[in-house]
Amino acid sequence: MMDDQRDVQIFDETKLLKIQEWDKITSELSSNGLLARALRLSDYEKGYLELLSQLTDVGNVSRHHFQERFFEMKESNSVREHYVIIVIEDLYAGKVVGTSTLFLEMKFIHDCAMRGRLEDVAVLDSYRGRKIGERIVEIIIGLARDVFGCYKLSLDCKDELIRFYEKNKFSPGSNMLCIRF
Ligand code: 16G
Repeated sequence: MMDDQRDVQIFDETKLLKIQEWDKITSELSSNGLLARALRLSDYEKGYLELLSQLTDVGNVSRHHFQERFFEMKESNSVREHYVIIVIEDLYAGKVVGTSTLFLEMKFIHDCAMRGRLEDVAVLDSYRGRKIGERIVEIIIGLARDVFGCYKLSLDCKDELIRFYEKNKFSPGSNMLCIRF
């Protein structure tokens, strides 16, 4: 990988600064040596996929495959953001310890509104209990509300996580059903 490609961000992370509570969120994180930022290509080496594997089966994603998917997402973001992936980095350990994706879906309804989906929330096991999940959810809510003007933000999760999301501003809405292929 060329050096100048390593720091490529999946979306323009200066948009994070528009989140209303950004200063509060970042000062809490930085007092713990943590930094919130956009996913970068080099996060493959910083444990991004191991982090996701705490959530579900990731499979065998080679660096090449990761890079291909990364640029597909980035390319689609260049027209309008769809894949707003954030990570929390432990600056001392040099690894990513938390992540989530805000997926943005264009609608015709509600005056051609944007709908946000909170996806792929993961916090490294050894970093649990430090309110990192709460900060991640706060950031995604801020992005959906303050930056991308979504009319709603929704998520699906396992039953045991419903309480966590209820404590973090979500309330029960419509049901989620799925077919597994
Ligand atoms: C959870 C995640 C979802 C993720 C899925 C993966 C949140 C809020 N929800 O539902 O984003 O894609 O798990 O599980 O993070 P799966 O492999 O069973 O689809």
